[in-house]
Amino acid sequence: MSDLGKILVIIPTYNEAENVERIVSRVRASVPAAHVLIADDNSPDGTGRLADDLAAADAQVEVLHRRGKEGLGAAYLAGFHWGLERGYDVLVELDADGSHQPEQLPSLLAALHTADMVKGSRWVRGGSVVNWPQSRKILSLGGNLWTRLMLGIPLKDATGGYNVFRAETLRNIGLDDIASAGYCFQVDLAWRALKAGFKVVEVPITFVEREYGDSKMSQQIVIEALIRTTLWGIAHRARQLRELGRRTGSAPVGEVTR
Ligand SMILES: Nc1nc2c(ncn2[C@@H]2O[C@H](COP(=O)(O)OP(=O)(O)O)[C@@H](O)[C@H]2O)c(=O)[nH]1
Ligand SMILES: [Mg+2]
Repeated sequence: MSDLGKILVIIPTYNEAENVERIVSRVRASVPAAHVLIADDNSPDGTGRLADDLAAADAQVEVLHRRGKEGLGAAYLAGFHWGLERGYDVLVELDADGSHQPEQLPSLLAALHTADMVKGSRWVRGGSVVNWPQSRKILSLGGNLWTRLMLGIPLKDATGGYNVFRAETLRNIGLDDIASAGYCFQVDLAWRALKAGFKVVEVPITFVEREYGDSKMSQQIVIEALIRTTLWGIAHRARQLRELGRRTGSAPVGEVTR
């Protein structure tokens, strides 16, 4: 147990046979007190069986076998519920492909002492991306700029997926009605945490593009993110206008017209 309580690192996997063993051992070495949950969507390449072997050899590793590919968001939600039911105090999102370096987890956890949610950020000072083509950088920066403009939030890397939560934060942001599946799942979580009044901070990370296996990023994921952030932005601006109207409308008429 750490000074933050019981920590669960959730690793979603879909066809990560080349990565799963390496990432689990890096997490175990970096934060020995943490437990690991691999959330596998019945990967055709046998990742689930490899994960079972890891769990059999280490009491701090467990596997959540899911029926089939339902997207990273659904896998994380299942992992959150699994961890909350078992009394974990801190829940971590970490990709299997090595992009989120477990060696940087201690710095994210340290920041949680004075925050409710910590985001590993590529786009704050000190953050960086290794091995990304220019096109992918532009997509990420553009997506984050759009998100900032639509939602009016101060986060530089709202779409980032290396996140750490206090259990209390996850319990109070309404996990049950999250429908986002792809990148915007991460925006959804941060947006809900900010709206609920939780403190969300960004910590610089070095994001390393995967060396093995294939990315599951698709055009559909980008389009989903664009549509959802735009709809949230419109709803947010409409709410702001209504509040403004209510405030002006509630002033005594005589005072306003005089
Ligand atoms: N369980 C599960 N994991 C997924 C799914 N899609 C992606 N992942 C995992 O989510 C993480 C990030 O996915 P990745 O393909 O690397 O996306 P990218 O980093 O945006 O290119 C990896 O660990 C994937 O194996 C899915 O449908 N189900
Ligand atoms: Mg990746």
